[in-house]
Amino acid sequence: MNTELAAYWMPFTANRQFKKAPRMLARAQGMHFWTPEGRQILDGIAGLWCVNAGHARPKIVEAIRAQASEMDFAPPFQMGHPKAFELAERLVQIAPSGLNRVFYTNSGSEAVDTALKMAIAYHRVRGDGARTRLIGRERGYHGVNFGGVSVGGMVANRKMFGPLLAGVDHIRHTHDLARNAFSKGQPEYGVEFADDLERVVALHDASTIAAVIVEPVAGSTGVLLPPKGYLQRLREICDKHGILLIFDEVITGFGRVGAPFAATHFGVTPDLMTVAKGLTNGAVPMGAVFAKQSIHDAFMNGPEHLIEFYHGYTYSAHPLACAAALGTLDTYADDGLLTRAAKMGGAFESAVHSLEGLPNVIDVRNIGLVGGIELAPIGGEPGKRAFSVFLDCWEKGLLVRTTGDTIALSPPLIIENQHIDQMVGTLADAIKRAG
Ligand code: PXG
Ligand code: PLP
Repeated sequence: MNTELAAYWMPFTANRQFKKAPRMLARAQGMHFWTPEGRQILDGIAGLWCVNAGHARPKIVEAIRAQASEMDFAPPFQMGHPKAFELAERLVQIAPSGLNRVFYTNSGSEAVDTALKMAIAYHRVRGDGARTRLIGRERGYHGVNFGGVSVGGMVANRKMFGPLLAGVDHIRHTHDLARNAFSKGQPEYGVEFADDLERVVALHDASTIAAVIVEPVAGSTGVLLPPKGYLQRLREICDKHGILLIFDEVITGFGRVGAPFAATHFGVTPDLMTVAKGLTNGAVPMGAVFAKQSIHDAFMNGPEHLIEFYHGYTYSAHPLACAAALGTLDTYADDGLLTRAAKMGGAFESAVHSLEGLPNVIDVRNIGLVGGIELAPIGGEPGKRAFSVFLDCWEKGLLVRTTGDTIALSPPLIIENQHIDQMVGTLADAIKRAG
């Protein structure tokens, strides 16, 4: 390869390590990538938790191609185009009931910052303007913009960036290895971790709190499932105190846990819900915030010629993104993908839990088509053991993700049993070699 690598400053990447031994991807189809040299790589993480229908699906490719020649761009402020409205109507049909208003962004990070601003502004337009505090959770990941990092709880993503947003607090995380290691599906213990919200309410007073944001299943931090009853209890505490509940479904949305959304799966409806990734199957950047109608309607006051919500992006409702999303929803419907993770979840669960007992495996967690395998860190070198497993898998033709010493699996939802066997077999060998 003679491509010069210096100019590109890569995101969330060990740049110097990468540029010494680049891992390049050149082509993708279905469950696989290919390298420029033609080596086939099984995609164990749906790109980056986003290519839920597998790569290069014809209806999505064709929708983008057709839209690019029909209309490349349309201004989203004070103007509209039909696909933006059609998409919102289609999205509302699959969303948890009650979440029937859709605001478009271009990423999960933008969706999160949009939802946080909506929450604060909502209380203000209702005349409850003292409710400005935002509550996140330790170990949470809500993207990389200032709002999302402020409510986020991943230390490495926060510590370099100063004081962040004022008026933010965090409830404790739900990881409890001592009681819950090797749980299949939702862990048994830890519903009481939701009560930590009462501690934060007692400290600040509910009348100052706008919203609580959590991932229903935390992905980026290493696949942490909500203990049984936890999300229900969070919902109850929010209702009791008039606090909005925001679910960040950037990873869990669009079939990942076996239902269209985690809210659907767990039977807990938030007031606002952020999505991205699987919304367009990763093909064109797009995110969105779903809002309850009552939140939307609270803004619809004042003179009708005035803008109600001073927020939006140049590329909100981008025509290529809307076209890709419509092609994606068609593909999900054609293949039954929004519930397929429930069908494949049993085989996937058995496979990932077969890794229990391998050297240094201290926990295995799973739901739908998400798996987390936590390894004991090497003393003084956190993250190194999992990273060596990642490199080994890459050499053997499998793409996985690591965060800290947890290996995450989130394959395309079109996965078949032979792919599960290959994925877990390759991973098992790599874990043994790293042992
Ligand atoms: N919220 C959640 C819950 C996410 O998982 C974002 C917001 C931000 O989305 P954008 O589109 O701005 O990246 C995410 C993104 C990983 C990994 O390693 C996870 C994400 C992004 C990059 C890497 O697990 N999630
Ligand atoms: N910076 C400048 C100077 C701009 O003019 C704009 C948008 O007009 C932005 C940032 C925001 O860009 P975007 O709407 O793509 O998020």
